[in-house]
Amino acid sequence: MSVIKEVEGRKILDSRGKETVEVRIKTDDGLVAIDSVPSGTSTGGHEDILVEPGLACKNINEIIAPQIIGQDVLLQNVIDQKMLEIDGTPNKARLGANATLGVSLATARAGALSAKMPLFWYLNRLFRKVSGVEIEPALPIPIMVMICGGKHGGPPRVDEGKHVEAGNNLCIQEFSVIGDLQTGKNIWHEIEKILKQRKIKYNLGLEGAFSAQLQYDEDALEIIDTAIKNLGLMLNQNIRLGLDIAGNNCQMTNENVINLWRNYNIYSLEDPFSERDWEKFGQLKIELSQANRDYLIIGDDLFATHKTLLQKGINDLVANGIIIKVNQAGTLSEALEVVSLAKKANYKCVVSHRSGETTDTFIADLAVGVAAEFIKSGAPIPKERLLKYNRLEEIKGEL
Ligand code: 2PG
Ligand code: MG
Repeated sequence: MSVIKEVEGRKILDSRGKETVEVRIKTDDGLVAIDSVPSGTSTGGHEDILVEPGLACKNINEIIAPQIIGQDVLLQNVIDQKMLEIDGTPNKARLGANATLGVSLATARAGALSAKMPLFWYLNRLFRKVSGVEIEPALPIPIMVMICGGKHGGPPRVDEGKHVEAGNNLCIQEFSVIGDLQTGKNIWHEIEKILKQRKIKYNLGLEGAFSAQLQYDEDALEIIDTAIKNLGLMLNQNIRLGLDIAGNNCQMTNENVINLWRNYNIYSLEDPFSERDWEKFGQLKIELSQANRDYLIIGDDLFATHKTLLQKGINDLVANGIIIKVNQAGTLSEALEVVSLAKKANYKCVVSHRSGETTDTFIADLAVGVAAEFIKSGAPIPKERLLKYNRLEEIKGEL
């Protein structure tokens, strides 16, 4: 048994140069587990509250730590539950979901060390307990963003005195390729070649995708299409296209979405509408299910990795996929419960990074442990994104 001896929260910088929280847990038998917390740029209204990172660290060090020191690290659920009790609000407004998540993830890492198991196996064991289902770990398929718009790429912005992104007029936030890592890398490089040949100015957006000076969403899709063709590839079961419309910030009609889906042979549609437009989601699902082709309607901001919202979505027949973001849930135990509910309703799960990331690779192990169908970790280029894809390659060898 390994008992928690020290818990320390401290501030580090994320991929956007913003402060976030890192947590270090030490046990009585000398184990050290470290984890850190991501955060979003296009955040939804239902996400749990993140408090200012300095305050989150103070909450970890002064409020959470004294309550969980002495606990067995294997008791993930007890520790997560304890934090919910101390917080006492419906959305972690007191402690901050960044405080609770950091502690929760570091606890799981310490648990895996204590159980002498690779993290994905340990998470699989926790997931079996939560879901009551004997599910085997499995590798997810990467959803890799190639071109970005919306809040991730969009009009030139100045943040704290620095110009941070190239501008473009695209409404859709993420234009992605779904397939294996090498194919994703090849397509990314081919897109860069096309942008250079056509003398289109570009920069890299928050997740390593091209933020290019394009006028219309269709222009981005045409470039991805050309890149795929130039490489002698074609869209099929192994290479598919996905969009994160991020509908809170990009208004589209049902007809717009269906036209894109049909004309560009798209598979997945994340947040096609705003998180308030439940009826439009339901209508889209009816229309896509009448066309004789695979589709995936994914709720991200719509569900915010919350059980109650997902249950509403299941009842109202609004989607068939869900984004799982641990920081929307605020603790690992709550995220596992959401995955469990999703699987029971035959929803496909996409374990996802945030636009503000660290070099932490927890989500790769999580995706494998819960046998998520997909993982979304940005373009296969920036270090903080690539590390997660590479961790999957490493796990492939271990499986
Ligand atoms: C999303 C995410 C990740 P953000 O909308 O799915 O790509 O973006 O982290 O900015 O919310
Ligand atoms: Mg999204």
